[in-house]
Amino acid sequence: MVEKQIRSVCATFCIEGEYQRYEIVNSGHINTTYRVYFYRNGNVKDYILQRVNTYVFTDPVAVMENISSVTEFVRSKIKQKQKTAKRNVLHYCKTADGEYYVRTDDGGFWRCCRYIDESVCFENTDDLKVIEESGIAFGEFQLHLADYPVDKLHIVIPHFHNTVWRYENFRKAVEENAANRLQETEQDVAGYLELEEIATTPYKRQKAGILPLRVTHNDTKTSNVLFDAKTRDHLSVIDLDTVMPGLVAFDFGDAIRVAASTCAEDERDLGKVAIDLNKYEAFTRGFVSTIKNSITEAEKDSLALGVIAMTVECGVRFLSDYLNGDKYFKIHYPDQNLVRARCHLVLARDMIAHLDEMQAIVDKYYAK
Ligand code: GN1
Ligand code: MG
Repeated sequence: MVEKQIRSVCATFCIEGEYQRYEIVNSGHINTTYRVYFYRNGNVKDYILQRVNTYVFTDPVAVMENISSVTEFVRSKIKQKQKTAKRNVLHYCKTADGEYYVRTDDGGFWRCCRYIDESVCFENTDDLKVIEESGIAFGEFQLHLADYPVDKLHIVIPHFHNTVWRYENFRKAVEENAANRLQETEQDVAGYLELEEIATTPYKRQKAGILPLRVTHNDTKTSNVLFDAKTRDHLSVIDLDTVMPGLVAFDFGDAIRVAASTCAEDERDLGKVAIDLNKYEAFTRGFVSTIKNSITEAEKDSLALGVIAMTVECGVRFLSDYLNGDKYFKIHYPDQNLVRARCHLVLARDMIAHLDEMQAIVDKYYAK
């Protein structure tokens, strides 16, 4: 059934050659992703086909407009410096009607891009070179889009990194207690409420006009960068669903949340959860060295706080979703959102304990 649908969607995207097979790609908490293989002229050509989650992205056409416009913009920037951008920016397929998406009768909304040859991605890694490279990748993404007209972007998820709003939603989830899970989470709820002030500081600084809005990626976890399979140099940033106006501190912070953690996002053994300052420094070296000439002093001073904001915000979202009955994030076992939330609370507290050290590392690479 799925295979039949995949083949038909690929045909609408005018993919040439002979269909061979598909695989499910099990990363990402939102969309459903497949890798599809074709034979063409004696070679295997593969594609990433995604069914977009329209519960999360209620206007998926707007998502594709953002993505196609941003990828074209980045492509032209890269081509000013090198012959081909083939492995450095995503290439989305079009239908015969010139659309970047296909709708199916069952309400599906699909898109398709070329798989970048000989690329790999990592959910988590201890390889400091890979971590530094991911910092460079997200830094370059910012630079490429520095003169992209921010107002042209659709706001595909309103209030996405509005930490104040995320807390309002959290309080609503606590009050409603829709899945009747409040009792077991009382301590977690209290723990997150204690961190509200520090976590909302970067957002409030933006509202006060201290921090500027830029074009940001907004979902900068390690698995959203592709690397060369052999050299492990960065190739391209992927998952551009949430490219919207945002803060540099948010792209930095969300990346650190994953890249500099000692464990997976859903580590159950809380004794293992901490920030690894060596990993933190590797990412910071890549990111800050790349963007230092294009950010303000106030932005530089917000980066370490952004780490706390993004870690707490993500935890608050996991806990809200758990209280609401797991409506938003995909889960692979029943209490995964609670495990994720608890892991993020411990991680955020450890980050707060190391805030000054984190900022000093930012300052070091900003000054270099
Ligand atoms: C979701 O889809 P994925 O896995 O790249 C989420 C991010 C969270 C992340 C937590 C649109 O990202 O905001 O930080 O899970 N994306 C959306 O791992 O909500
Ligand atoms: Mg995403």
